[in-house]
Formats: sequence, C-alpha cells, structure tokens
Amino acid sequence: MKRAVSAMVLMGLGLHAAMAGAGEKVAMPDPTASWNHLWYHVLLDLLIIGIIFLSAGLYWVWKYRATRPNQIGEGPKLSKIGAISFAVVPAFLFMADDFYLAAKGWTVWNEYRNVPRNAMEVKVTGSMWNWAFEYDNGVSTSFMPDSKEGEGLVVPVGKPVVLRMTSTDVVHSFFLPDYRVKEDLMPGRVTYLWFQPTKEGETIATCAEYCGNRHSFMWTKVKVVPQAEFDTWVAKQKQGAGA
Ligand SMILES: [Cu+2]
Repeated sequence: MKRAVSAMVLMGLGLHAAMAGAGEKVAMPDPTASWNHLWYHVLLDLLIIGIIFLSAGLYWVWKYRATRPNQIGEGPKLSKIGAISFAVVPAFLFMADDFYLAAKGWTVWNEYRNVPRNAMEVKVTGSMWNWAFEYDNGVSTSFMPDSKEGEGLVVPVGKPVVLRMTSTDVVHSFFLPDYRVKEDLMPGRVTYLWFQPTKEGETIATCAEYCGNRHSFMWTKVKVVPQAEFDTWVAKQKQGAGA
C-alpha cells in the first residue's frame, strides 16, 4: 500500500517537473500563443493527474473486489502515517499543480500587460450596442451589427495592435476569441488590450459583458489584411471622409 502511494507521488511529481521544465523554454512575445500554451498545459496536467488517479482507483476496485457471494469486506489496516499521507499527498499533488498554473498565468498576464513599442494604436469606443474605431491617422470606422454595415476593425498583418478603449454608457467588454484576449470598457476610464495579428483573414470581436437588451448583437468584424492593402484602405477611407 505504502509503495503504491509513494510510486503514485513520485510518478506525478516527476512528470510534472519534466513538464514544467519543458514549459520554461517557450518564448512568449505573442499573448495568443502564451494563453494557448497555458491552456494546453492545463489540459495536459488534468489528463496526467486524471490517468494517475483513475489507474489507482481502478486498481483498488479490482484488488478489493468481492470474490464470493455475501462476502464481508475488510479494508487494509493503514498506519497513522499511511492514513495521513493518503489524504495529504493527493491534495498536495493537486495544489502543487494549481499553484504552478496560477503562477504561470500571473507571468503570462504580466508579460501581456506590456505593450510592444511598435504597436499600432486604435481608439475603441463601446456604446449600447455597437463599436467605433478611431485610428491615429484620423480614419474612423464603425460596425453596425444589424445591417452589417461598416468596416469594423481593419489592421495590417504582422504588426502588434493596441486598443485604447472606453465606453459612452455602461460597462462593455471587448473580446477577441481568436486571439484569446478580452478587456472591459468603462465610462470615464481608458483601458487597453493588445494582440498580434499573425494571419490574414476575417474574425470577430464581441461584447463579453452583459450590457442590456441587445448585448448579444454587439459584435464587430475584425479584418487582418496585408500592409499594402491596409495602406490603400487607409487612403480610401481618408478620401471618403474628405469627399
Ligand atoms: Cu456591450
């Protein structure tokens, strides 16, 4: 019994140390990659811990099964230390993992709070129930979810984008699911989030804080285009505004 418990602990700790070591090597400039990495880490940890506990459970179910009808079972006698370890060791395994993941999450969050110097800045205003974007070159766009009119957020690929955000009415939250980033918007305050558009194409951002009747319709297109196409788009928007 004691041997089974210590084998379980050693296996768990060994695997975890190996995984922790592997995690340290990953560079984390892109918040999307960092959050993804952390998420896969959580899944892997749960899988390993799950397999360890499930195997131990199944083994004991098999070992202490009834072998004849009306058998009165008798549990193994544990020493005091055995009994205490039986409760403390699995709890410690879980907690060590929780603390490790919490610390990792804290690290990713702190890194993510630093905006790259070369980031393109876009001002975002959330209102019940749409989004408006203002670029520092003077271009401004919006998106009307009902009519699907408006350009939404257009950004060039490969350049970090920082959104400086505020709200005109209630609390909203700008959520970019494909980029794993989300931040609240409040009246009278400017909050920010940044992301690294690595792939061309269209995705969506949606409000993630309940803000009234049409909250679920409060979304916008987010388009990632090549730099040249972005420059042409900016020129066209400026022309449109001037005309
Ligand atoms: Cu909202």
